[in-house]
Amino acid sequence: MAQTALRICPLCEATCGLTLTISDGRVTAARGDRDDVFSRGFICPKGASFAELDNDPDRLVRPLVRRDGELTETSWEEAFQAVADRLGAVVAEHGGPSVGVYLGNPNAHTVAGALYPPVLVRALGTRQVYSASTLDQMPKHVALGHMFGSPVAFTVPDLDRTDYLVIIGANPLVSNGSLATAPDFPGKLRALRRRGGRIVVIDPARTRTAELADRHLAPRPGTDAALLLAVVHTLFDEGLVDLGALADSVNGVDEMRALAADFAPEAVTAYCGVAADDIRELAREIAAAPSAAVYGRIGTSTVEFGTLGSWLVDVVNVLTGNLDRPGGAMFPLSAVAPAPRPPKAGRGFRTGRWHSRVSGHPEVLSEIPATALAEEIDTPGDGQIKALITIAGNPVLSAPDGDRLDRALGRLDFMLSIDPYLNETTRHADVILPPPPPSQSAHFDFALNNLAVRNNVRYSPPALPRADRPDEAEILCRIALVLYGVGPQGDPALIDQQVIAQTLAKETADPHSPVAGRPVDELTALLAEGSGYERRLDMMLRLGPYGDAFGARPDGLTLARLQAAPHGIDLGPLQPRLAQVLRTPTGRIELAPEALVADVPRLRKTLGDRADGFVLIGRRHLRSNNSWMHNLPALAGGTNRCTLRIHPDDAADLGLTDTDTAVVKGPGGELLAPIELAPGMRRGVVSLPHGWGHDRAGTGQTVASQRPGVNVNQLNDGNDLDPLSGTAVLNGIPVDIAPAG
Ligand SMILES: Nc1nc2c(c(=O)[nH]1)N[C@H]1C(S)=C(S)[C@@H](COP(=O)(O)OP(=O)(O)OC[C@H]3O[C@@H](n4cnc5c(=O)[nH]c(N)nc54)[C@H](O)[C@@H]3O)O[C@H]1N2
Ligand SMILES: Nc1nc2c(c(=O)[nH]1)N[C@H]1C(S)=C(S)[C@@H](COP(=O)(O)OP(=O)(O)OC[C@H]3O[C@@H](n4cnc5c(=O)[nH]c(N)nc54)[C@H](O)[C@@H]3O)O[C@H]1N2
Ligand code: SF4
Ligand SMILES: [Mo]
Repeated sequence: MAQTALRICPLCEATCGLTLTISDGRVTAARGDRDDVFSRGFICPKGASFAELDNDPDRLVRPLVRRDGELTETSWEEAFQAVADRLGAVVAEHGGPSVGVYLGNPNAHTVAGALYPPVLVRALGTRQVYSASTLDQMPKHVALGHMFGSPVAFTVPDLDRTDYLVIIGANPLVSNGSLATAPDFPGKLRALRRRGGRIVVIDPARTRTAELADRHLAPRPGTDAALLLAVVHTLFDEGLVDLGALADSVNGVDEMRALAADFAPEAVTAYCGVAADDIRELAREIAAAPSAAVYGRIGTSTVEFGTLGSWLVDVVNVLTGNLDRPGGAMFPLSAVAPAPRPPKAGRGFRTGRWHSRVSGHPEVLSEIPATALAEEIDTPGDGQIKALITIAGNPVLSAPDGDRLDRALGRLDFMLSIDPYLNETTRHADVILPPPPPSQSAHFDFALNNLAVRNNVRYSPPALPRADRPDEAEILCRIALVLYGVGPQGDPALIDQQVIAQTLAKETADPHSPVAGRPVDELTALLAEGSGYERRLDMMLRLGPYGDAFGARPDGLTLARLQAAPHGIDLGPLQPRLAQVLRTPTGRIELAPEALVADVPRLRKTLGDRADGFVLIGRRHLRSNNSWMHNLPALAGGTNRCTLRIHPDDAADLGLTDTDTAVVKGPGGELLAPIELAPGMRRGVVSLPHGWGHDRAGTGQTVASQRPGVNVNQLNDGNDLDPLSGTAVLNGIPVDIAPAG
């Protein structure tokens, strides 16, 4: 008999509720859960292939340990012992700070990834910390940190209520949204238009999102910051600035006016490749709309001026009075955020508290740029990385110049990967510890609830009993126990007990905490029975803004209440809450923070630059997910292909047709890619998707290796960074294109 189980989809930021069909102890199908309070039945092709992903025969079931050069299946006990011996040896000889940690994207989608990497980093005492953030959203963190005093004070577009949405550098019809957690983003955009709202898309490519919009502006890649400054200029120039309810909460308005003075639409039009009138029109419409939200993503972030662009998105939201109001850009309130405290001045946001050893990159959020990982491994000297732990990452394909990293990984004394696949990165590991498939893991969106366009909370317990293997939380705890010197056989619950004890000690000592002054023992005894992470989740919910405060608010949230609501609990539309969020030293929004203003001259200098050659941008496919879902037959094929999209007239100028292959040369290397004629590309701009290049030896992804594609990031030498955030420039790369052969 088939049964069903509910499970939140972990495959992208939309967090759709799935109904899994289960027969004979395995998942056989997935459909959207119509009763899910947040996603209401929406599902995309990736979610629909959950069963295939879960049952992929190439998923590792047992750990692999390198013996005599070969990765060999072994028992869990032996694998943990190998970690203790070999990682222990590196730590004993070179110290914990010689161990690097790379955290990949799926950490944002797993319970383990949310709760345990900080424990590992602390146990190592290492500053060699890298993540996909510096290939992605780090510019947004830096902008938020300087403007609001907190790098996680995320603003998201109030999709359900806005009258006017500007989408810059994002393609949510394909990506399903990012830094704006919204199941059925496509449906929400259509609803927006149905209720009379308007959508403008700013993207060098005429994407599916652009096709749905009322207006599409196609700038030259990398020029969003200048374009947005021209919008700011116009707002001042035409008297359209209206802070509304924010009037008493904003510093720096005059500085902003002065800063934008040089950026009249007429001054940036040639550089941006957008008509000055279109920029003025855009500014007028944002200002005139009853409510409006500007929303920027990858195309605004992973570029030369990524932090400036991310900042200016919210500058426009502030100047038009749209920040923190319904229909504008708002701050979600997650159920696991700390309960709101009275407004208080913060210490301000800083980067560069230390610098990377080889190139001197400033740390940002305690991280070093992902592009610097290879040089920190292959450059000898004091502080060199001797061992590496990767958790849910594939930087050989996802970061620039993977060939160098590939070589560097081969020179490590020890490498440990926590990953379900043997892939381009993990093939270098000495030990691979595979987490169980998603059906056997619990799910809670620790990170993404802070980005939801409607407040909600949902929890999925494991849908299937776990086979005889540790879950990812236990894997990470046992590594932590090794690092703390307890040894791999220690009780993994110790790690959670320690975190719980520390958190409760801090909370009870805080006079503004909902549990101020209560005995830690009493609170600890009230926590739910269950695994360590469930106890921590219960604690966080109960201390949170909707929580029961350990009984003080009897109707409030606990894990038990959440478990009694398997389709989730709706917590209502986003509410204005700026005062709770602000942590700047002045207690006001800093519209023109010094660190960001200081980068504007660099932008001003480039306004005259107009390269003649082609520039490369990225693109995503609906049935793909970065580098790791090319192994599922249901998703492979069709339009999900690694082709070079080029405007037909550009192709004709080069003598290329759609049956040809092109040689593409970039600063970091060259590759061959099949041509795909795409009238929607801006002239002079070509695109290739990332995450391909599955043709390296020694990997274990059968389907992916049959259609390997090419690694676009090999065109990139990784030398171009957004200096404020250390984020790699992944869009707007100069390339030469010629017919192959
Ligand atoms: N040119 C170009 N490059 C890009 C981008 C771009 O737009 N253009 N985008 C960048 C962005 S936004 C990102 S986020 C990065 C992603 O960069 P990475 O995070 O480094 O790469 P992914 O391809 O997401 O690899 C995820 C890894 O996690 C593993 N995994 C999957 N599920 C689990 C799990 O439950 N637990 C564990 N432990 N492992 C799991 C997979 O097998 C895979 O090895 O790529 C970046 N690279
Ligand atoms: N199907 C699918 N979904 C995914 C992923 C995936 O790989 N596949 N990856 C997930 C991840 S990790 C992330 S971070 C999100 C990303 O989510 P999005 O940011 O929505 O993803 P993209 O599709 O890369 O959209 C970026 C857009 O920016 C445009 N662009 C490039 N350069 C510029 C520029 O200089 N200026 C402007 N204005 N636009 C530019 C590109 O043409 C592209 O349409 O998607 C997530 N969802
Ligand atoms: S949109 Fe994202 S969360 Fe929803 S089903 Fe698709 S992959 Fe899963
Ligand atoms: Mo990402």
